[in-house]
Amino acid sequence: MGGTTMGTIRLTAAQAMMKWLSVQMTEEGDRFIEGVWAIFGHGNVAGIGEALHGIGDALPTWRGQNEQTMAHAAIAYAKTKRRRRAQAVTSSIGPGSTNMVTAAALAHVNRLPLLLICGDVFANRRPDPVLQQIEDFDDGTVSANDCFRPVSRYFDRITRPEHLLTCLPRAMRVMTDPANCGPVTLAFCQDVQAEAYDYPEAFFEPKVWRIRRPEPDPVELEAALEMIKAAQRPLIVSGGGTLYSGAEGELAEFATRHGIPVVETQAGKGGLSWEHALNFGSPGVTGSACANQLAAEADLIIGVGTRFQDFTTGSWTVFGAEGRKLLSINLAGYDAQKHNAAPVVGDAKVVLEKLGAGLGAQSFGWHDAASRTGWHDAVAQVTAAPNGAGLPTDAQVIGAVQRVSTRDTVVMCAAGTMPGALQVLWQAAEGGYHMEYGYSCMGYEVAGAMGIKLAAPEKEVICFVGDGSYMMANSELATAVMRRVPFTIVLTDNRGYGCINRLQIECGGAEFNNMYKDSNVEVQPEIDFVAHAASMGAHAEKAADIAELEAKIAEARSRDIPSVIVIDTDAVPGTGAGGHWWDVAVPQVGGPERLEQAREKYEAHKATQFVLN
Ligand SMILES: Cc1ncc(C[n+]2csc(CCOP(=O)(O)OP(=O)(O)O)c2C)c(N)n1
Ligand SMILES: [Mg+2]
Repeated sequence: MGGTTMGTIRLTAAQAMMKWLSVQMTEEGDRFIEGVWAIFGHGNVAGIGEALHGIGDALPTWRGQNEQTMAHAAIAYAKTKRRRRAQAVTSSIGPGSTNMVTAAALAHVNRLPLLLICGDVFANRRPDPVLQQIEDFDDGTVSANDCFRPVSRYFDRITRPEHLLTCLPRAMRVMTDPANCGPVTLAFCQDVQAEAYDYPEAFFEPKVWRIRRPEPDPVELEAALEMIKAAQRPLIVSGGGTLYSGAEGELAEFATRHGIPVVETQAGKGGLSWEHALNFGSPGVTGSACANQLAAEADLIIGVGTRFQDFTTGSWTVFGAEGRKLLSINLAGYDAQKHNAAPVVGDAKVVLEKLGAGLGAQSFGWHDAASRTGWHDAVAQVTAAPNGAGLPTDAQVIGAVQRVSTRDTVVMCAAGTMPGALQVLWQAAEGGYHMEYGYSCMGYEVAGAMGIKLAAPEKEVICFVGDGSYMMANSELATAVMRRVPFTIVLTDNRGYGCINRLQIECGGAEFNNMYKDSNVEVQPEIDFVAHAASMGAHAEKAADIAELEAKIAEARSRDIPSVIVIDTDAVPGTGAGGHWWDVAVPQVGGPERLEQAREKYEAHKATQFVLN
């Protein structure tokens, strides 16, 4: 046999993985995987742990407190970086891994890149059953990590060292593919991590991963143009895809030139500044009155980078005009064809440019500018500082934050009262809004705020969190203190799950098991959130009222550690503005009059739901 002998390098599989990850680059010249969050156990300490130690700053390692919340931080980082960079998380086998299943699902729903490197059982099976091994009686290939399959965009189990040669490039492809982007789970067998192999030297050449911008199919584009030309009252529904495409400028230009009003989803909010004359707020369940009015009247809905989640569509009841058509511009064919939409599969920025060129000077201008002013007036009213006694509302808390925020402020949240309230009330500067509302996962907020600040140190990050969500996960606050990552937490304490309590009432249910007052406890809790946060090293204090809250947010700006400001709020009022029906099934039989009334109302709404477009 002749030919050249390829150079090889002898490494453990774990060393090879880290060495390879350290040279996968973005077009901007950064490492795509910035670093690795790690909690070690027997499943990753010896192999992966030693490899991470060895590679040092070329792929830094950070220690957090909980695998799920470390992954939340990584996800918030990737979202803030608009999917152009990501972080990895490594866990031991068993509980360390399954702690991350929720985070994987969160990244999957939100289409965000995340690399999970889970320890796995021995490929050679000699010590079986190893500590924490799930034993499947009927399938010898199953481990706890198989839980990740439905919530990963790419899943692989590394049972031989040379598997890295194929699985690592596939992992990077998924994380950098705009249409298929999502979490990757690499289940790395414990013995294989430590096994040596002669890897080709060429495997470790630095590689740049360009994120492509797919052009639309000309036939789909032409059909879309015809639909828009024939419309009289088109409405743009802008989603997260607008931001990931970097199409904010094209959206503003397209809307302005053709006089088409824009409404934004939770993921799309902040793509167009709230001050833009064509920004009518958000459609749907937690939408503005003016947006829902437009949605009801529009004869053509143009989705741009949206999944058409039920909050956006009012469970498919908001787009109500007779003969109304649906057009969907999306990178993912899966999303573009939803609800019988006419699809344009392609990058938002490219498609908007091409549609704009095709439309020439055609302008619609059918919107009622006064309805937008009316919405702003309604927002001003409910968010104004209170002048009487009594606990402040969530809307008044939002008003306080709004009054002290600047163009550099990013507000964030995930679950509870605040996501809906913020969607309708928050006046977002461009890029100033980070909402995890694909999975709306309680416990995302504190770690997520840290991830945002790590990705955008120049921004002021303000995290809204309810007492319930704070109780679910807060311990990365200690990590943020140690790493000197400052952000401001506004903790609204209404003594329970306020939003679900309101939903329960709305569904005709008895108030039950949401607020502490309605729960099966011997004594009502007096949780000292200030002492709790302070015990982890954060600056923590209570704001007695809205004026104090404003002052304390401004003071937090000078600190290099997180600040937690606790404020007691009234659990009863909702947002006080906007809104639309949401399909939450009400019991069909059950007795009490409240249930019968709610079911009647439910059925009346249900009758307005479009079965298909
Ligand atoms: C992990 C998880 N569990 C349950 C839910 C359902 N859920 C959504 S909001 C909420 C209550 C949130 O309470 P809190 O954070 O105190 O906010 P509030 O509504 O009281 O303002 C619950 C239980 C969820 N979104 N995520
Ligand atoms: Mg609460």
